[in-house]
Amino acid sequence: MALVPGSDRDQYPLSVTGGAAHTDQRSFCQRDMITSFMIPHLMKIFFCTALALILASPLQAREQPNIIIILADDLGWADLGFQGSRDIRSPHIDQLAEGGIRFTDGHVSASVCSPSRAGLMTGRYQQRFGHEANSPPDSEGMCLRQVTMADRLRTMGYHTGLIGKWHLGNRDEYYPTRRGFDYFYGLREGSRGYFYNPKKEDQAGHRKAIEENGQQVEFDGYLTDVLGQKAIEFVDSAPDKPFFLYLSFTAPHGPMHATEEDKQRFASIENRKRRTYAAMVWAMDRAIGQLIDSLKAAGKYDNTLIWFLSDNGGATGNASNNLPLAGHKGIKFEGGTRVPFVAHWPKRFRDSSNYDRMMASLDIMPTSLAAAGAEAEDLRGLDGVNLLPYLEGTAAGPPHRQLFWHKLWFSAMRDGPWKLIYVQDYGYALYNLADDLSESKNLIQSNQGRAEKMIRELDDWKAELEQPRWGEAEIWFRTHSKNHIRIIEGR
Ligand SMILES: [Ca+2]
Repeated sequence: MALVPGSDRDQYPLSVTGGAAHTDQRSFCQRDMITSFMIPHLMKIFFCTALALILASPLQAREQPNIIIILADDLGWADLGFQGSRDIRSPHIDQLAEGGIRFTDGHVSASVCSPSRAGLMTGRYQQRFGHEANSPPDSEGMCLRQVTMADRLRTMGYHTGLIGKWHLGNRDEYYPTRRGFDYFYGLREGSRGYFYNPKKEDQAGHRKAIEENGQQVEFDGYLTDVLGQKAIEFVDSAPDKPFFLYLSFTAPHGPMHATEEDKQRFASIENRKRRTYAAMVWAMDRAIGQLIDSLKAAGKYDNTLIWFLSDNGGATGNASNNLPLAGHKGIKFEGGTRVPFVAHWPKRFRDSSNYDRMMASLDIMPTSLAAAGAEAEDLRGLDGVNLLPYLEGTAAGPPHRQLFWHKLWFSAMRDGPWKLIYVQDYGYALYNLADDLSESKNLIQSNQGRAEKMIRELDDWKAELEQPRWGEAEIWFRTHSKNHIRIIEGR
């Protein structure tokens, strides 16, 4: 496979007024070079240095935070210590939750991997640009007209890196270093084995091979450990400017691979798949702990905004646990979209707390851009909301009155506590999550007026979307129809 792409950092002429001092500085120096024949050399150096200091001052006063998104893959709602797990331990993620803000009604914009990541990376409902179905075919990827969070932060002076799973297009034009990332170490695809295997994913040119900035590479050891170490190297070697790190673990998505040593820690778990799953979560938590230690050692911990979440709910195949939520990865019940979700930023979020209002992964981009210095007008066109005023108590009410989900044959909508679910060729169900978090009592017969209003609003929202740019196999319709109907009918 022709492995590509270098970083084309000037590809995106993005309009971001806040925090653009680095860009302004570079632009000035380019103009200065053009006129250099007019200015004596020493004067030029003096003038350049003075202007650089003037431009740097507001940036330092603003103190742009480092930003890290740590994304787990197919992690169950109940499978971390702070989420109440009785058999899985996660001391380092718990530390982030206990020292930060835990979102108890936090959602991703899709219950499967690829569209969820498209929403996360753009701050927009991914169906608006046709990224509705899972796993783009080899000819497709995330719409190239979309501006990513990495694009925006790079324009604001950030050093940007993706370590781990991409899953937004296999072809070179969709490669992370063409979507705003200065550095990429990981895999283009959606999942792979956790050990180097030259007979399988690590064959030459395999789309699941591990690559580093366009070059296929070998790796030693367990992939989750390797991704954690690469994250530490990225932080330690970052140039002297703020960084944005998207640390996208493949864990605990299948295949179910863990080290024997980690599995031994959970010998008390009788179910073998669950034992392996616990070991995979443990390894991810350990890697996160080591990253936290390295941030502390570098004096960067206090002014780093760390997000932690899963890209969707626990899957049926990895022995995860979403209880008390109904459903799982791939469907519209809360177990598909409500995920463990934390924001941690000691310098700004001084009081740890639970935040119980409804929010979404779409909010990560505008909130992070605002944290980096973007103004409200820079956030126009996003479906996500800047949460900072809500988290800091200067804005009242919920950031979202409504949220919407849709993929091919199934849809859902939240309106405050009310939740509407649509299953093609079957119909609708309605729940009130304030009284029934487990979505066990379908209230549609007794709330027909409310249901009709929500159906109209859901249809209005769907009318704004593009046609899906690719589909999914029919088996997913049959499988998930049964899964939805089984829960709706209490079977
Ligand atoms: Ca996933």
